[in-house]
Amino acid sequence: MTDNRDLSKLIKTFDFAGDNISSTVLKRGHINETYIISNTNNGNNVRYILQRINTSIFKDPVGLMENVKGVTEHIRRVTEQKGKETCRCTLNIIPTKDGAIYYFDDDGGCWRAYDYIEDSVSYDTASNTGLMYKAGVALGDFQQILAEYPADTLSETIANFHNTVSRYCDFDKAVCDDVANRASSVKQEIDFIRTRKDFCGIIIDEIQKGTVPLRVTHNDTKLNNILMDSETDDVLCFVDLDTVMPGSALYDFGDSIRFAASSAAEDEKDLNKVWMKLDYFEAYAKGYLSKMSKALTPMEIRLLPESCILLTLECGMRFLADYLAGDVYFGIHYPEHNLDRARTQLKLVADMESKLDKMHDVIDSIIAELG
Ligand code: GN1
Ligand code: MG
Repeated sequence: MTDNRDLSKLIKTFDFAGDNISSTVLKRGHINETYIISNTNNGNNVRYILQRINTSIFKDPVGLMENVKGVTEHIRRVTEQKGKETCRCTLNIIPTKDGAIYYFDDDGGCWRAYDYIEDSVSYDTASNTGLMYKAGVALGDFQQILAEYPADTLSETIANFHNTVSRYCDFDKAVCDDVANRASSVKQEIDFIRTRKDFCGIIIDEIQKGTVPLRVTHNDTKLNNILMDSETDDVLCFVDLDTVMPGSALYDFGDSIRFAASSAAEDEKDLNKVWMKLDYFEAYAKGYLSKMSKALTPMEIRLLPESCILLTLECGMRFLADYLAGDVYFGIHYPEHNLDRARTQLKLVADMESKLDKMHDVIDSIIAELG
């Protein structure tokens, strides 16, 4: 992320309407570099998102952008068929003046642009159960729309993205390598993760057995990747489509709860403020299952509560592994940022474990109610 990059050449490269007035850094997301481009066009203000794709993480940005193009066109088409408003239903790619959906700069950086979706908000924490219900419905809708998408045409943008067994191996290697010489200071956190090693296979084992199917999923469903109407909080669309690829519905559900049902922000320093809100879990699950209860397999339904623990543990071990590796993956805003993030995730894991029976009761009663 940088405040002093010269964007003028890029702004001329993309097919933006009007004349540029300003560009500002958008400090959201831990991976890509994002700017808001403000133009004036015949007296109207128009805004765009300009993004530098992090190609040390996304090694095939061309495949990634082809995924985004295919998926956004599909979402727009289905929304239109349903007779709904399409202008804010998904991301809209702005091509370059040559008609390409990405642009490589002289340094090999890969850039893309979208329309800025106006009158929208995204939240780092949810403020009420109504919002959670809406977000759950939105995930159900999203997965249903993508159920008709040809999965075999999608590139796998990051291999083994939610393969928690392989994530555990990466974590273990980061502990052993101890590149930044930090392992001895986070022994408690390392031990916490190590005692949960066997749990890491809980979804991938079922995928291998065939009881949990692969579907086209979002894979990064944290609440701030959902745009809502700034007046009504109605869901407009999912953004950050870089990891849309075959995965488990449980990854999306678990990751949503990890983030949105937490009582605190992902990097809260005071762990006494961090727990999983059971009523938020319930509201989200109600919304999600209102759309998906008939489509999911019995094993998917059975593993919904465990998926929340697993995805939270996975995220915690990724943050901790990055802290141990010297902060090379996630963008950080201060030296211990990844450690603070890891600690909130592990605190959530412990809290969810203590609420696991209650989470199962919640799911059972929703399913019974839906019939
Ligand atoms: C990253 O791109 P962003 O900030 O929405 C990460 C997710 C993590 C998330 C944790 C490609 O998401 O997997 O869950 O941070 N994305 C990638 O906040 O690694
Ligand atoms: Mg992302």
